Amino acid sequence: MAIISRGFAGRRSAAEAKLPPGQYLTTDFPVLSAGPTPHVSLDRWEFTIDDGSNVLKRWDWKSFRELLSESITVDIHCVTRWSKLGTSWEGVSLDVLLADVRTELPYAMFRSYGDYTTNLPLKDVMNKQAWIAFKFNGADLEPEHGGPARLLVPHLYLWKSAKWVKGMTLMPHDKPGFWESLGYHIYGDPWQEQRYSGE
Ligand SMILES: Nc1nc2c(c(=O)[nH]1)N[C@H]1C(S)=C(S)[C@@H](COP(=O)(O)O)O[C@H]1N2
Ligand SMILES: [Mo]
Repeated sequence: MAIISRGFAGRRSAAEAKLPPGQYLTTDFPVLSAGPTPHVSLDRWEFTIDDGSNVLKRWDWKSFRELLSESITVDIHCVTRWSKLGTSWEGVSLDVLLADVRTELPYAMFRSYGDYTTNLPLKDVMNKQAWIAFKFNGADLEPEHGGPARLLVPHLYLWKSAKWVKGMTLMPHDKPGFWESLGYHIYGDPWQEQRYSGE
């Protein structure tokens, strides 16, 4: 009896060790969107990288899907306190998209269809830390979860993972995006509990 309860406690703490402070585990996948789901047809879809004045890179759906993609298994953490462990995605890493972009600009504003924005330091989307994901659990990403494609930046709170992403604008200085302007933390590290500005 004692052995069984120790084993159970051991398994529980293994999962809990992966939970940032103040988070709980969920197995479902809640939908959190600030507005209606934009429906983007694949023949209109594009992803661009610009520096505020010039478009540096542009992909349509066909050329985007020809890029090297990879399978990703990551834990995700929403600021509303749910976390999901071991979620499976397929996407193109930002390293691939930024491979021949030469820039000194250290920040980026990600832009979505439907006008959502979120800011990130460029170093946080490089070195296998961020992807443009187009599949979840082996199936095309559902529109409610950001399909056809969304940003995935699992080391920060999930509001940074812009659904329906359509581009990134490189910037000389950090600047708040949609939720960051409404009081969410400018950076959003779940391990530091950076939920709101001032934390
Ligand atoms: N374009 C867009 N992206 C977004 C949001 C949004 O409202 N619009 N919400 C963010 C927030 S607050 C969260 S928690 C996650 C939720 O992703 P999900 O709906 O797939 O769970 O998407 C993020 N990306
Ligand atoms: Mo969120």
